[in-house]
Amino acid sequence: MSKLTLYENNPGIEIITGACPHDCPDTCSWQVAVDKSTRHAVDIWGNDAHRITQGKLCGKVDRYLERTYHTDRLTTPLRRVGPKGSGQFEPVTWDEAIADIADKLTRISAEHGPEAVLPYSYAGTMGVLQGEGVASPFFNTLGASRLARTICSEAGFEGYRYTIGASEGVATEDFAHARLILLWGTNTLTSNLHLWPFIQDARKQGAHVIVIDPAQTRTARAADEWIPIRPGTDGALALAMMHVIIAEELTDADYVARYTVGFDALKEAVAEWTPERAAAVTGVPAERIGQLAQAYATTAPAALRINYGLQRHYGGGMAVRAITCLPALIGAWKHRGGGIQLSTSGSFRHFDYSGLHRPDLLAGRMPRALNMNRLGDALSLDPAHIAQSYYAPRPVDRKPDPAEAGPPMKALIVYNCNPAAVAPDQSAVLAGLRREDLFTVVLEHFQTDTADYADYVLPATTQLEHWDLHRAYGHQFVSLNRPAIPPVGQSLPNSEIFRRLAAAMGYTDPCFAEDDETMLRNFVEAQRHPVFETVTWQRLLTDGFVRLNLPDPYLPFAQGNFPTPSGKCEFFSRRMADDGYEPVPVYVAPKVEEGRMMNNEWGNGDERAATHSSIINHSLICISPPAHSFLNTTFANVDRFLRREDVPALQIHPADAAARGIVSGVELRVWNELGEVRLTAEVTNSIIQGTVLAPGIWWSKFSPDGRNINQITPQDETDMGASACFYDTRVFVAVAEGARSTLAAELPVAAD
Ligand SMILES: Nc1nc2c(c(=O)[nH]1)N[C@H]1C(S)=C(S)[C@@H](COP(=O)(O)OP(=O)(O)OC[C@H]3O[C@@H](n4cnc5c(=O)[nH]c(N)nc54)[C@H](O)[C@@H]3O)O[C@H]1N2
Ligand SMILES: Nc1nc2c(c(=O)[nH]1)N[C@H]1C(S)=C(S)[C@@H](COP(=O)(O)OP(=O)(O)OC[C@H]3O[C@@H](n4cnc5c(=O)[nH]c(N)nc54)[C@H](O)[C@@H]3O)O[C@H]1N2
Ligand code: SF4
Ligand SMILES: [Mo]
Repeated sequence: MSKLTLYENNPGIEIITGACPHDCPDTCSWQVAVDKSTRHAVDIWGNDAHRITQGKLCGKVDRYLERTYHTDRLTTPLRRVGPKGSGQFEPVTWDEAIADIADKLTRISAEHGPEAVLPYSYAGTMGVLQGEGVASPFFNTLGASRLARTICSEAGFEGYRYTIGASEGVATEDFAHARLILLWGTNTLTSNLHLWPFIQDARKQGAHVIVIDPAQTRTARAADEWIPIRPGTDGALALAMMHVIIAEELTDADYVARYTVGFDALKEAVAEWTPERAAAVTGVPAERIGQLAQAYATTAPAALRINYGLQRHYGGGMAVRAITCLPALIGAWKHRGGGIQLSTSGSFRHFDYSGLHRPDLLAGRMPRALNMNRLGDALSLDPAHIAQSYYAPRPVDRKPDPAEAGPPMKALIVYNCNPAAVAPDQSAVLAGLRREDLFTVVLEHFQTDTADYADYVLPATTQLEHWDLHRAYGHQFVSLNRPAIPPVGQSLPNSEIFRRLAAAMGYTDPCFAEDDETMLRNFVEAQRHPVFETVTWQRLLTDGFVRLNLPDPYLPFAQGNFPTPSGKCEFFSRRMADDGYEPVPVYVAPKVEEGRMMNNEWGNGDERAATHSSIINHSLICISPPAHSFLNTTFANVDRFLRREDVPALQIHPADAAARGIVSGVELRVWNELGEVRLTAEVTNSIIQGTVLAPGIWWSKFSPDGRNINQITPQDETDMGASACFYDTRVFVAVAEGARSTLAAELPVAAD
């Protein structure tokens, strides 16, 4: 029975519709039952009326009330009293905190220039209001350094957009119509749960589902087939598939002629990519590549679901670019359920944010833009590092000369993000956060790893306590989130915190006087693009969500109409050539193939003596995709989920384990030139040989050695979009000295 029926006739209960705020494609519509007399939320469930949510939340958000009412919630502003990182704070009033922060920012800005202030945020909430809604006008008025939000998806986006113009594609619900589905570099059952029922519907109609992943994930186990692949080599697989499709004349010649440009150039580019050559690169047997290409080209509709896992490598942009050529080559776009989906966020691209973000408040200034993946560099005092932290997403973009890099960072304002745990090159990030001359403010729900380094921690409301509006990256609905309960403790919405800071700084623009509801209503009513015709404030208030004004069913490219410069799918891209890339798809190898650890200054004798080939032979590629029960670092402090994930683990293939004397349960030392982390071995066939997998993202402070996997990830940038290379890393792995196998310790011993 639906939870709605359980509560809707109960006079003591009010039901409020909202939306899940987390960084997840599904953006579920939820409903909350609130006790009218206490204003306490008593239950939460997925909205039955939403086409994608279908009445279900994931296991994490089903327990959102446990997180919201957690005894560890921050309930009062805090000021640091101990050393940075020690987590010692004293409570202060909001007035004191706001006045002191405003005073510090004013002084820093006067002394060092406003670019010495860096806002640092990501998608802890994806809401347009509690995200950049008031933060952006605030930092624009100040003239603070700008942040390029590159940590997740930019490489893939760039590769996708160069090829087909926008992050659009097969509608999620249309996967039910596909007959062949490739889940490529994505773990659907963990990170995109609400796609799965549509895949199951397709299977009931005979669809075949293949997972392409270095790990046999729970999705791979639930699918019809798993094709293991070496990390970072997907581009080679796509090139070889195109080679076979073209060589065997399996293309849709009519679609290619009408709606693509550059077929001849593509044909030439893939000519050398025989399945045999790709097999040597990817580890996928040549015969299997041939069969995959044939099945893909001859089964209609064929749907590709790619996601971000495969683009967290150096060549991630070009890999996505190559894969994105496939559907046009076989005319898959013509069929309902045919094509590719990376993200649906492009459906929302016509949102006009200018009234909300207020770029006009920059008043002609253009502050430096820094790459969030290089936070370690950005917080350095060394001008060479600061210059490296500049956002330069394309080969034609240049980083400045160190002398021109500008002032060192003096203030860091963190919201919706936990960089001490999630950003690459953790040692560099922590070195920056430890600087006594860096003034750090963290807006948070909990005392995270990052909050431990703050000068002020400000308690923020959760989605149950504030207004917001949401796009989605896994469907085409706009959702409104209405507050269901009063703020816990003295917490305030991010919007209100920035509003109070603005007032204390003397900012007088009328936008800083608007309340949340008014801001959202104005934002919705200001939209002029026809795609938002259906999205009225009234409908959002009544239903909680509205589908964009898009055709239903949605087959965006059945007749071309690609939003590229040529209006076609661009096998050859002039824009890429102009930006400094190869204009046709090529293979860009991951850095791990070069053996990243080439620095002779680093390491012990063995490591220093290691030649390139011995590094490749002795180290392992390390990837760290999401743990099932955490959402990035969110929920990773809630007991229930910590118990489910057990310990920070490293999955390792039996052959790699045997070579190192590793058994399951033993404590491992995992290290490279950047840092070291202790993880517990899990010997398993579900990761390919030569690669290890550390499910993430644990809070460092809840890890036995006080560190997490981002100790060993580099600040390197991907080929496109200056994205993060989280999965493009090599590590050495050994049993930690003095470690005893916990598994062995737990085994029953004979009672003699
Ligand atoms: N090694 C490794 N590192 C990774 C990844 C990986 O796969 N491997 N994944 C990367 C990816 S894809 C991403 S997107 C990033 C994610 O990195 P983050 O965006 O930092 O991760 P989250 O845990 O989603 O959110 C961070 C914080 O936002 C807070 N928050 C949520 N809502 C609000 C709010 O309304 N107000 C305030 N003030 N705070 C709020 C939460 O309490 C949480 O602590 O991590 C990246 N890091
Ligand atoms: N439960 C849960 N859900 C989440 C998140 C979470 O932390 N927990 N995080 C959210 C966020 S911020 C994001 S960005 C998405 C991320 O979700 P996805 O986009 O699905 O990406 P990842 O989980 O990073 O990686 C997906 C799969 O790619 C595989 N992979 C890694 N490298 C390669 C490669 O080179 N080639 C191929 N073919 N596969 C590879 C990994 O083993 C993993 O199984 O999920 C969101 N949803
Ligand atoms: S995290 Fe994703 S699947 Fe879970 S409730 Fe939120 S949107 Fe839905
Ligand atoms: Mo992400």
